[in-house]
Amino acid sequence: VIASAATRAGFDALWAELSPVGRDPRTGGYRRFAWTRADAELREWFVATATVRGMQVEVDRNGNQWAWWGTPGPGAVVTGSHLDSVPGGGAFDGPLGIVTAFLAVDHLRASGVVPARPLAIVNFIEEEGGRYGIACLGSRLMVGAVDPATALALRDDNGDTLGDTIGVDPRGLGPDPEALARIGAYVELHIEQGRALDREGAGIGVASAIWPHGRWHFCFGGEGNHAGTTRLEDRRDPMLPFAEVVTHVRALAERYGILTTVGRVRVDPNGTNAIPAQVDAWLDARGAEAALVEEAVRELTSHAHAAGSGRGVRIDVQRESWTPAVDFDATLRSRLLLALDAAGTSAPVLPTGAGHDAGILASVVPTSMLFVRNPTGVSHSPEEYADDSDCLAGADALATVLEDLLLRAEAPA
Ligand code: HGY
Ligand code: MN
Ligand code: MN
Repeated sequence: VIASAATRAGFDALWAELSPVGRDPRTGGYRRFAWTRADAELREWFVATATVRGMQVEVDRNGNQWAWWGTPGPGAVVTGSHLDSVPGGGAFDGPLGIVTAFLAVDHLRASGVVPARPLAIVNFIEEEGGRYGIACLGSRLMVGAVDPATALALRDDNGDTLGDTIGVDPRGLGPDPEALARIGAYVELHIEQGRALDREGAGIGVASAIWPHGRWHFCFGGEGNHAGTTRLEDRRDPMLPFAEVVTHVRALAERYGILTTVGRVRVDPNGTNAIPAQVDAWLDARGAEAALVEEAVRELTSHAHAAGSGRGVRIDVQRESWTPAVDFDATLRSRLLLALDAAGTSAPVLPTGAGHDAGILASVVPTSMLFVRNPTGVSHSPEEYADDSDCLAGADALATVLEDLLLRAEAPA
């Protein structure tokens, strides 16, 4: 990569500032949940990073932060990502898109680019749904894909609602047509969460599509009782139908050719010598075809009911979120590919099974994504990693496509 010395120094500086925030020194993983102390630090970092650049910062009605180069207004070229993480997350998923956005702006300004339209860097709140359960909450609220009353009632694992903990006026939450009307195009850079680029020997890729995906809450209600005195035939143990659901969904995933994960479980009261009163589990299911995902979940739900009724366990299944398949804007993608090609970067076009705010915005504005090579493919883990040289190449690629979009007088896509 021929990233400038300034970009390299800027990357090192910004990365070093973010590194300690929300990091578990024991595992090296990050816990950066929305509207927590770690998030407040990250949001302050965002403001400070924008302010030293003379960029005006705004917080929209849903708590997303915007840093503006130029006067906020319609036709803006918008880039960015998120600063929150999954529990035990990596350093790159989210922050890389925001750090490279600031570096791209630095580079364009240093090169004397005079934009024909405003540019904004956005930090979307609660992208992972790590705290309140619904991924891309900030962008979903903005486009009206989540009802504000429903969002405000979401609870974290301590039982606190979003309404109680949110850092903006809860009465303002909801669709934000004014914020959306200013976006001419949105381009999000993200670490790849697989190994497709590595296999192709490419540092940078462009997204074609996002798989349809959703989250379901399975509640298994039994009867808490003593582990030493309750006869097996008298038990209503929710752990058993839960365990059947976990193994059955894996079989369904293989049969339907989809991906399913049960990665979050809550056992109440969670005592070694107590039969649980209740088990709550969350299913994440994704696939290339929505119909197959939906069919598998239907089948799993009937299986859960059958497994529960045989054991005196109540079953309740609720879909918490659903994101249909996203095909990113073809015109915008072609522009990105042309601009990258002119800069000597050949970028493979690839779909992904990971969700992004760009996927939510894609229903209302022209949207595209750049991916940065992930040599191991690992993500949502402390092991998530990208080489510095690929991150710098990402910043360069982002600058290239933003410049192309900023210099055009007509609408970006
Ligand atoms: O869960 C996801 O797909 C994303 O990384 N937010
Ligand atoms: Mn993620
Ligand atoms: Mn992400």
